[in-house]
Amino acid sequence: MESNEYFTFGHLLRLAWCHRRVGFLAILTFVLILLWRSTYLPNDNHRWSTSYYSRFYRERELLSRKPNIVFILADDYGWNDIGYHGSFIKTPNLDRLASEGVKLENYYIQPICSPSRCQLMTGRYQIRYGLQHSVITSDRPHGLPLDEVTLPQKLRENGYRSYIVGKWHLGFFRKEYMPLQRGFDRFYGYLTGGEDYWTHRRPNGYARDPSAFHGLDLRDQDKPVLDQNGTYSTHLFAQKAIEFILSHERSKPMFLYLPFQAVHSPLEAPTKYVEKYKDVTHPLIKIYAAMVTAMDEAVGNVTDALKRTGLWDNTVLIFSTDNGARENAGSNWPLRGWKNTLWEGGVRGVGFVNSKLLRKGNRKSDALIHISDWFPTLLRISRSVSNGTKPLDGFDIWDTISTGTPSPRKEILHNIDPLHRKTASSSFNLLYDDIFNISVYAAIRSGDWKLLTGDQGHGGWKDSDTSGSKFEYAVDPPTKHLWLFNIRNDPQERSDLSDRYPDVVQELLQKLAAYNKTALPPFWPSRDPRANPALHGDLFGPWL
Ligand SMILES: [Ca+2]
Repeated sequence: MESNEYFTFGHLLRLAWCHRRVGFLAILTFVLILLWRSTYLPNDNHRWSTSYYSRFYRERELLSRKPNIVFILADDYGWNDIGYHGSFIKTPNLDRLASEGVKLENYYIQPICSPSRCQLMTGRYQIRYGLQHSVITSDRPHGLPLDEVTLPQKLRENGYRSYIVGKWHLGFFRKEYMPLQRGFDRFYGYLTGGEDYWTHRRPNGYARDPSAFHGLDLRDQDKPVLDQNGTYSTHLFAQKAIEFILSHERSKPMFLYLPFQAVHSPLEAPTKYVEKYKDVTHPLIKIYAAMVTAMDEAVGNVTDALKRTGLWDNTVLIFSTDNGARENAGSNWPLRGWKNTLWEGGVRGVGFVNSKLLRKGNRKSDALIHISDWFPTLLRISRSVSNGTKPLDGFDIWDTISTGTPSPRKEILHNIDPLHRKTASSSFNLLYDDIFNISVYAAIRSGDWKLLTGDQGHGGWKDSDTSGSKFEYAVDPPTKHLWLFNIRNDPQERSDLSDRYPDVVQELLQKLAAYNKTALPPFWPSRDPRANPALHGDLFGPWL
C-alpha cells in the first residue's frame, strides 16, 4: 500500500513538473478565487451554507442592476398596531413581509407628519431648514425649502422613474413646492395633511372649525381628479400604485413612494373591514382596526403586483410609519406617549425592510436607525451620488440592515422647537440653563440615554386592548420640564434619572446647545386668506 501511494504521489509530482505552467496557472486561479470571495465576506459569523451563498451571489447580481425602491409610508400608525407586536388587529400581509425581511425594532421617526417626510426626502434634520415647528399647513405660505435636494431628484438624476401616490404634505403655496417640481415624474394624490377618505375633500367632517377652508384635494399630475368621489382612498392609492407598476417601463429602475392616507384621522373605513371587528366595543378602536386591515390588504395587493410583473426580485421594499398613534385611536403600548410628543410612543416607529437583496433576512434588528438615514442608504443601493446635497444628518445603514453590522448612528436629535409652548414655571436652573434653556421643547438621544426638556405634555401609557379603557397617565408634577432616561433599560420612560446623573444631563444639554447653534430660526408664517380653495375653483393648490 505504502509503495503504491508513494508511487502515485511521485507520479503526480513528475506530472506536475512536466506541466508546471498549467499547474501554476491552476494554483494562481484558485488563490485569486479565494481572495475574491474573502473580499466580499460579511463581517459577522456566517455559516458557509448553500443558501447563504445563493443569497450572497443573488445580492451581487441584483446590485449590479439598480434595484427598484418601493417606500410605503403609513400615517399615524402606532407601534403596537401590527400583528407581530402583539396587536389584536389583523395584519397578515405586513406580518409576512416583515418576518421574511428585517424588522427594525429600534427605528425612529419624527412625531408628526411633515417633519418625518421632510427628513425622509432630504436626509437632514428639520432644524437645518427652519421646519422645526409643527407641520406644513394648508393655509400658510411655507414648504420644504427649494434649495433642499430631495431623494427622488437624486434618484431621477441616476436614471430612476419616480412615482408618488398618496399624501405629499411638504408644501404647495407656490407651484415650485409641489411633487412634480421636487423630483417626481408622476403624482397621484393629495397635498394637505388629511381629508375625507371617500370624498377627498378637506375638511368635510375632518375639521369642525367653520372657518376652515373647504375644497377638493386630489390630483392626477396637476389636474384635479373629479371622478373618484366614493372610492376609499386606501383602495384608490393601492389601485393607482398597481397601475404605475404594471405600466412601468422595464428598462428603467423604479422609485415608488406610497404614502397612504391610512390611518390618519378622520376615522373612516368600509363596512366589510369594520365587520371583522364586531367584538370590539370601543367605536373608534373598531374603525381604526378596520382601517389598518384595509391598509394591510392594500400592501398585499401592491406587493402581489410587483411579483406578477417580475419586478419583485430586484426590489427593496421599505415599510414605515411617519409617527406614533394618536391618543384616541391606536396604541403605542408599551411605549409612553403618542403622536405629537417626543416620548417614545411618538417617535419610535414600526418599520421593516423586505428584499431578496438582504443578505440576512428573517430576523429582527436592534440597530439604532432614524428616518433621515433612508436618504444616504437608498442613494447607496441605487448607486447614486450625493453630489449637490447639503451636509447630511442621515447615515448609510444598508449593511446594518442587510448583514447585521453595528449601526453607524449613535445619536438622534429628536427636535428643538423654540416656538413650542414653554414650561409655565421656568425659574432659572443654575446647573443647566447656562448650557441650554431647559424650558424649551427639545429631546435628544445619545447612545442609550435620552434627554427631554420643556413642556412635553407628560404622556401616558395606553394598553392595546380593545376597550380603550386601560389608560395610565404619568404622574409627573405639572411643572416638571427635565427628564433623563436610559432607553435600553427603561424603554417605557418610567424612571427619570436626571437627579442621579447630572453630568449626563449636562453632556446632553451641551449636545442640544451645539445643534441649536446650527439651527435656522423656525419659519412659521401667518395664515393667508388667499389660500382659500373657494378662490381657486374649489381645489387646494398653489395660491401665490
Ligand atoms: Ca402622521
